[in-house]
Amino acid sequence: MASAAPRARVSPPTPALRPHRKRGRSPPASASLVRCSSAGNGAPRDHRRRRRSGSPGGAPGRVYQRHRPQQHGVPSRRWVLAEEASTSDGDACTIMSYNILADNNARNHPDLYLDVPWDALRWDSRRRLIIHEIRHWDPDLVCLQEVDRFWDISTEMKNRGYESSFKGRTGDAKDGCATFWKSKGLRLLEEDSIDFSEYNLRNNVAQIFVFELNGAQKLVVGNIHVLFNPKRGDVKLGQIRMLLEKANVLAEKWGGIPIVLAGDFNSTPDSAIYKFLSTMKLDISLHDRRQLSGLDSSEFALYDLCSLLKYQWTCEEVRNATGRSNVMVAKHPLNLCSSYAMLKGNSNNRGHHGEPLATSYHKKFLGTVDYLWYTAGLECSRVLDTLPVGFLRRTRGLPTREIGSDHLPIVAEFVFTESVDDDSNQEDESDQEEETAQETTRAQHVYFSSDIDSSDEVS
Ligand code: KL2
Repeated sequence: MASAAPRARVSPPTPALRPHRKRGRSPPASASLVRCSSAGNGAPRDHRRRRRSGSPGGAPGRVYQRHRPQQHGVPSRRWVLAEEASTSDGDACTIMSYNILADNNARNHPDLYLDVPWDALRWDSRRRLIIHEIRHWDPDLVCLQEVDRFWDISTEMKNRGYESSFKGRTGDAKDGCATFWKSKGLRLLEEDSIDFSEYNLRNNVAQIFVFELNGAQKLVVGNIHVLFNPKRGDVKLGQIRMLLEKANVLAEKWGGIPIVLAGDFNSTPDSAIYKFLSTMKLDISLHDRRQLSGLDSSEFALYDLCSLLKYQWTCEEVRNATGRSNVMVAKHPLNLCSSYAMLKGNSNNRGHHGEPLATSYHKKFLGTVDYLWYTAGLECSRVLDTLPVGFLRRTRGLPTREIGSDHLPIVAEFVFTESVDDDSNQEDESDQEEETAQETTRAQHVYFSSDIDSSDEVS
């Protein structure tokens, strides 16, 4: 993204149980600007940021002690804060996206978990770790993917004050998306879902909600688990496009409210699909559908070139990707920022665009596929740093006895910015991201073609 991201810093953790939050009430200081990705039509849109009188956890610029004792060598995760605290009157809302690895998938893909001790793969112990993790970070909203034991999770979450909604995948799949929200503070105004099989876009699903926060601000939240099949970039594009269109319609219906889209997009930060999300359009004629998501990759660039030259899109694939069989450019209506890309901060765990180097790790994949995208009307005030790739590699694969899934939960806190009217002359484009040292190790975010079932039916 051609963005001037806010500087970021590492903060102390906030206690797991925080009182209901309302952001600082001090008079607005001059707002600085965070430039979001430019729109496909060439018109960049901006997300307004405001200084906050109090940061979510202490003085700026300090590196705080890790807040919990190391658990058998698992490094603690730390919050990375936006450098410029906001004085926005807006409420804060913390959102987690977490692919919890369906029990069924853990059992059906033993080849992915060869080095995982059998007891670490057991649902009972994973469930405990997953619930513990959610409780610990205490998000207002939790978007889970790969939930096939919804009852187990929802019972525990209900006891902790969350309401919930589940949307199961169709076909043979046993899992689905589940979203949880704190009944104290969040009120569900509208709920919708997408069953992609209705559009011939495979058996995946997505959820969309409209919430009211603290009786005032409204927000659309989406939760998606995009098709895994690395070869079917056309279907992935179609699923994502539909979610974005539907989220936009709902946001407009409720008065142009902001949107957060959480999920496992099964696409890497260096992929064409990521580019589509962040720049609002993609010319698919320049791509081979098998390489759109970054998950399927040949080791040989020459092969890539040959396959592109040879590659012919069928009408059906074009329709999947762009919505029309005679249109080669996929478009979407949302000017999205990715939370982690906006706040790279003081972390070595960052790769392409400042996205985490890895949110998922098992025998055949180490890389990033999970995101929290958001639109104007919100600013991202902090994100939960991921774990170092070096540490992940030493585990030889997730889950472990301490980490409950083969994905890490990602968490971001969003603050509502005020209406554009009252601060239109307070723009300041001075915030340039200070490049921080990045771990040189590249996440090896590729599946090798030979690892993937040759059939296109991979879910
Ligand atoms: O990548 V995932 O894991 O978002 O964490 O989404 C899918 C894959 C999930 C649901 O379909 O199951 C996993 N090789 C590796 N992983 C697979 C495969 C496969 N052939 N099929 C399904 N999954």
